[in-house]
Amino acid sequence: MPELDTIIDVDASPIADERFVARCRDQLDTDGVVTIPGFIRPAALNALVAEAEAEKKNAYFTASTHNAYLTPPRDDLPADHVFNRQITSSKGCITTDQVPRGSALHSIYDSPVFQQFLATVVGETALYEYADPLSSINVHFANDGQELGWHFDNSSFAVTLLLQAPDDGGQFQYVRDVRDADAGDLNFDAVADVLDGRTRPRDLDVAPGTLVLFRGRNSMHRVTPTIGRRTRILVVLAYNTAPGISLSEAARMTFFGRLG
Ligand SMILES: O=C(O)CCC(=O)C(=O)O
Ligand SMILES: [Fe+2]
Repeated sequence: MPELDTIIDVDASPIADERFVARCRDQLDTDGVVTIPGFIRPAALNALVAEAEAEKKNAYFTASTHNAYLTPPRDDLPADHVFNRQITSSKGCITTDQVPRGSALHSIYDSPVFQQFLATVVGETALYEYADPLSSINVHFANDGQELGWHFDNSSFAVTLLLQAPDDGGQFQYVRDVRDADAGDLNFDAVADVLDGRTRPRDLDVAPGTLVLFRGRNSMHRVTPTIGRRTRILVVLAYNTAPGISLSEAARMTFFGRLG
């Protein structure tokens, strides 16, 4: 596997430097999101795009509907209640086991230095890969017209790496602190305000090669439809805060169309 410092621009983003790490942690605490532009060196980025393009034919493409909370509907609430409102998402996905063995994505994901950086920034002592062979590294493809609808994440933080931006569209938008998941506060009114366009979301400025750390559990977010022929390609690096955890079978069937 390629050396980490040929992939990550450690001069611009010194992920082992205490002051850099502290700055990222402070920014995540204050803003709920950290973007690190130019994280991936240009040559490594080009190689990752070519690799993803080659693997795209094996992606599992689905269109599905879900509520903003990514939960099954509740039949004690009316079908048109905001909790039950169905939102469309459509994209393609390749899984960890489909990422070529020599890929820089494995080098990044598996790197103890990178994992320690993330753990410190998100306030954990250590991070662990998924126990199932599919869920740790996912590459998402959004073709013309495909989008990720409004939702909250189940996980407390997400790590993404944009490989290729579309010609137009494919904008990541978010609204901070719409609910308080730990307090059990679903905040239906605020969610309806976002879904109905009464709350204006913020646009996150993300160029290819940017690493994004995002707290999506209480912040509602979406990716607008891709416009044009160039596919939006985005890597999700997913970790657990304890070892031995698999993604649920229901989620694996929805996202990947198989269990292993
Ligand atoms: O595609 C993105 O930039 C965000 C992905 C996301 O929100 C998710 O996978 O839950
Ligand atoms: Fe998300």
